[in-house]
Amino acid sequence: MSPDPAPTPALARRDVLRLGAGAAATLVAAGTLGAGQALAAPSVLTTPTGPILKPLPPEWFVTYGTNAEMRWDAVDPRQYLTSAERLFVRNHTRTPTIDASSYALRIHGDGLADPRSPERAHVLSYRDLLRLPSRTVTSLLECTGNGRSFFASQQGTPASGTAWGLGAVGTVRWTGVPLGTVLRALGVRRDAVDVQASGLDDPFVSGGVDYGRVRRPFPVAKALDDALLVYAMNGRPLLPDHGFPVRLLLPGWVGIANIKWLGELEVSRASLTSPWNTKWYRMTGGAYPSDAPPLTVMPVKSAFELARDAVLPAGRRTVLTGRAWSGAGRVTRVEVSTDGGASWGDARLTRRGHGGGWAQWAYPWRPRTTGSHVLLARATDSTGQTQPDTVPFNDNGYLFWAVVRHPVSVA
Ligand SMILES: Nc1nc2c(c(=O)[nH]1)N[C@H]1C(S)=C(S)[C@@H](COP(=O)(O)O)O[C@H]1N2
Ligand SMILES: [Mo]
Repeated sequence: MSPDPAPTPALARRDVLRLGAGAAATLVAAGTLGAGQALAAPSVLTTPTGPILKPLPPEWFVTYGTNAEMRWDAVDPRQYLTSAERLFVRNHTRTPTIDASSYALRIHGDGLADPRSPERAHVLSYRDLLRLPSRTVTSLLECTGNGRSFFASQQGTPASGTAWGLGAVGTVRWTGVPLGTVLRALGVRRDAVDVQASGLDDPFVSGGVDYGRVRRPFPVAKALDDALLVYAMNGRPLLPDHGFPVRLLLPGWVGIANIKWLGELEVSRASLTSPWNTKWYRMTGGAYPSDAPPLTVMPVKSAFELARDAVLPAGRRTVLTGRAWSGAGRVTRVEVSTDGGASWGDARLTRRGHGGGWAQWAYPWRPRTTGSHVLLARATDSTGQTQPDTVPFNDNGYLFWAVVRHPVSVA
């Protein structure tokens, strides 16, 4: 996971060899063809049917305007991966319909070995990307605001934004082209610092202000480490709602870093900003300093695969199951309490996290008394972080990673 300290200059011989002759030729041709040409905008057809295109059956999803969260009580303990059909959706505006045959990823900036203005951007088509060497990784995708509603319900301090429960998360097998492969082939200057990724969806307008296209910068080191230009999820092309034809994946990082409908990458020698790393997706308010950095890695969390207020049978053994995850490392321990936090026992890790994916756990319980009970799960990851009892407030309700109280009744 260590960042590459010394990006190679443009199209070093070994990069060409590593890419394979055909793939490298594709990349070079793509860059050459793109240079100096007027860039045809990809055809983006908006549709009147709604902000999200896939079906959102109420048994699987809770919807909030342009967003929809996965219901944990609909998660099947036998399925490790989250299917594309069931993955949460977080749209700032609405899902665009993009024609793969005219799709273009434009790469430009003064951080390239051969600096390029946006007008002279290198252009990669969907077909170009499919022909480059691919990598498949299992990784979490989680919204920075997942769990936001618990700032209100557990801590009495409501935060602004979508009132997510814990379902704005999933684990997916993603396939795509390592961004490092592309950048090394194009050549990145040693003093390049940031890459800004921009989406092709509609500009985001809020409170009468047009903030432009959804975009966020990230360090070149992350780009060269494990960033992926993703075109498939769980072995199938991306669904439109999840970024078809191409999205960015920054494993372990906040949801917003994973720009969908990726249209542009700017590689820069100066640090870059956007409202998505200055105004939003950093900690503001509460006890945070005014210069808190943009959020990157997601903290450790856990959830029960159970409805809130589920009814469980008294005197009979129920196996409580759930998942735990962290953007920082693998989950090493999950503890469960069935008495509101008075006592705790270790859950069994039934499936360890794969790569950057979540872990599954199980905890048998035979409730003796009828009535209301509060279940809690508390996860620890390999960096030693354990979910705390409470978390400090921030205005936008990011990173609620405290232990969540899960009410059930026993009858
Ligand atoms: N272009 C674009 N990319 C985007 C967004 C968006 O609205 N537009 N939403 C971001 C946020 S906040 C999250 S949590 C994830 C959600 O990904 P998903 O909808 O595939 O689950 O995409 C991120 N990428
Ligand atoms: Mo998000």
